[in-house]
Amino acid sequence: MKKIFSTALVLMLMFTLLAACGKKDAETSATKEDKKITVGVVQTNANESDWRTANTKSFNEAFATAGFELKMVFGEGDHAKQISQAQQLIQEEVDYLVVLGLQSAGWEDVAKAAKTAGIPFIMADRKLDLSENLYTAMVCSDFLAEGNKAVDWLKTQKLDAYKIVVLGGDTGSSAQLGRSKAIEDGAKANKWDIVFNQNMKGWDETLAKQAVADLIATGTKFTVIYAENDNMARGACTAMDAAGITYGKNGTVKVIAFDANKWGLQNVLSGKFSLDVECNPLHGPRIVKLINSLKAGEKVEQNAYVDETTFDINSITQAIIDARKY
Ligand code: GYE
Repeated sequence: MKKIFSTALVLMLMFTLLAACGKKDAETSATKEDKKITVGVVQTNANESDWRTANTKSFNEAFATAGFELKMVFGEGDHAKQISQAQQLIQEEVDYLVVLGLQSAGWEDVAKAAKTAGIPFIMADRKLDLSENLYTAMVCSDFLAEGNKAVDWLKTQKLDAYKIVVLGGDTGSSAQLGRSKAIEDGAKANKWDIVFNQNMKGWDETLAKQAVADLIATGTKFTVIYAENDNMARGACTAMDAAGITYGKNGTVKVIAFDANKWGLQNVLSGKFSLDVECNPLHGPRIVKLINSLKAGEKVEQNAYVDETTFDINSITQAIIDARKY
């Protein structure tokens, strides 16, 4: 009798244990399934440009809709700060790390640490100097291609004289490197003169305005403003207004800008800007799609460049501007 009782007790204990484990596994897998995806995003600066504002908004909105937990940090112009922020996010074991680098170089250690931690490293906006085994995927703009589109357009203008002012973006960012390479190579190939070539810290509109005002004060003549974003192009226009220099559709100076914010396109339509090269900041939905594909174990394109176009006085309309999302 005693034997039957102890066997029954052991069996009951075993069933209880099995049920508990099963429940734990079920809870664990349910927890795992329900666990929000946490994405660390290392952004450049909070208020660098209108492009950046639209870019940050795109991440916030798309990640909220997707139900991702977003951990966004801002380097505020400091590359070393971005590096330590990225390392911190790896320590916090985010599920994915997205980097928008102030500088192209110097990301190897972070990428290796992410790889060791099993955290997919995704580049957004600006391609970084990393070998393909060190990043999972990228959603970036081809800045050299953007610049070459501007050079091709400039060639069609058949100006009497090409005296070009280059207002570059943040030195060492892939956006600045690509766009500057395009105009420098284009000027060499077409025997154009670059009369001024300076990068503005933080893509700053005021710095651009001051640089052009100082240049005008030296008496330097120019026929093209090649500004590597809309904000700096607007700064140059403010300086030319103050000096009574005409520009745009009926002026003596062609103004080339990049980003194609809505207000920049409005300046094309009004004849102030001659060309605006699109650089699309709406990376939020693209990164959400990429992460969902990675989560589902699907094969993803490692190097995805964003499709972008150009707008000039002959192609822009108010309807096009009204339909744009940024
Ligand atoms: O052109 C500029 C922003 O990385 C493409 O950074 C981006 C650039 C953009 O501040 O306005």
